[in-house]
Amino acid sequence: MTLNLPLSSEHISSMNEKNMAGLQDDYDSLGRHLQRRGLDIDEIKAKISQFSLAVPSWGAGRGGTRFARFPMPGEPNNIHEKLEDCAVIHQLSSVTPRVSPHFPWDKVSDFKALKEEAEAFNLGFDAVNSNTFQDQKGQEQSYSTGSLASTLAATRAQAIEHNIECIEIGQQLGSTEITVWVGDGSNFPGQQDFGRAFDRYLDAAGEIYKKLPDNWQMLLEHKMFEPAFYSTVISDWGSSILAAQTLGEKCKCLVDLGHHAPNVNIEQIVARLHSFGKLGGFHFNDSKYGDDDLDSGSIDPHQLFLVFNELVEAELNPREGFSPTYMIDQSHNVTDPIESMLSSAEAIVSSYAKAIIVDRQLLHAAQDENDVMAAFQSLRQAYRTDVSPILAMARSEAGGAIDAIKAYRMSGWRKQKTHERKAVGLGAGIV
Ligand SMILES: [Mn+2]
Repeated sequence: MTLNLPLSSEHISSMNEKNMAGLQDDYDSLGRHLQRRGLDIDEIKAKISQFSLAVPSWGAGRGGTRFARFPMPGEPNNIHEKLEDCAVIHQLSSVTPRVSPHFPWDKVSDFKALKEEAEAFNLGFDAVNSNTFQDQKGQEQSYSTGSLASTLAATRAQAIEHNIECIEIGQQLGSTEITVWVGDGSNFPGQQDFGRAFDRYLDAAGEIYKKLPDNWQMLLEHKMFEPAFYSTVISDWGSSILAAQTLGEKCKCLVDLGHHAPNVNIEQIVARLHSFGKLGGFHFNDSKYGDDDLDSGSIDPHQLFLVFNELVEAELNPREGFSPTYMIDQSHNVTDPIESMLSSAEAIVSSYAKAIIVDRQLLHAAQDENDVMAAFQSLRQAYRTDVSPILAMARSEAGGAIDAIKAYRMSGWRKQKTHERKAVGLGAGIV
């Protein structure tokens, strides 16, 4: 397979040359600092070089709220153009080698060709996402009564069939996971019987589970509210783990950071799900009020660090099959999506690096001795360390850009696409 990367590698390397002397100085200085703490900077760099995360195909376009979206010149119109932009993100960040597609949004007639198209961009496919939260043109049954939990048998059957089709598409794309999020729920007290709705969901989800290939996982994504505003069938991690345990060992829970009530201790949820071998994956984003889908680490970077702190603990004490899938899931309403995902990837890997350098011996000893301040300080020491030189060095060694956003801006990519791509247009919601 010949690679056909979107940006010129000479552009990236010539920009890196200008930044290398300063970076080397910062890297050496941080190396000496970490050495005094008994840490080898090259080992940390090697560890984060193994880390990767997926980007969502839908994140490549401007998102929106239920009020409107503000289109941007040069946005991608279809999965082919989205792959192109995702390739730009991976080329610069070197940590996003996979794309998570969404159906029917990304439907094409030839998935084998799509897989080859992605491979030429040095990309693979991550979890496939089904969509039974909105109606499509020509669809027989409406999801206005719900999908997998609908009271109507024909609607449930249609939703099951769509999920099975997504698995079949995923097999062609080389994916091994399906993420199922349903918008099923109610807007009025009395509208729905909570127990019977959950039973219907379990029955229908069980039909999808039966069709999972051996090496596949089914990830259940919970969400507290929206589009239903009174109750949601899979509203929280409790409902999610009950469903995952009922469905079987290939079914796990996916934590989207934005899908919880404000101030919920998400890092503890991560630890709980891991304790029972049900932590399947993440959707990274940030929020201030609700499911805002803001950029990862833009509002509460400390929470992101604490989530990774639990993940590093989990890595050290793995339960059977611990291999969570990491993905960005954001709505870029006012920024260039490529810049947002570059910035978010940096925030996510940075949180991971900070969690790696926590002195765990000290932390665990302090926990056992109930030395509260020493335990807190062991986290704080890691959190306040600026790990960005490690990330930049890892990126440049992998062929990415030391200053990814600057290299992107200097490449003129979006301007060029403004001339080449047709305008996406107005509308509401994520496209
Ligand atoms: Mn999500």
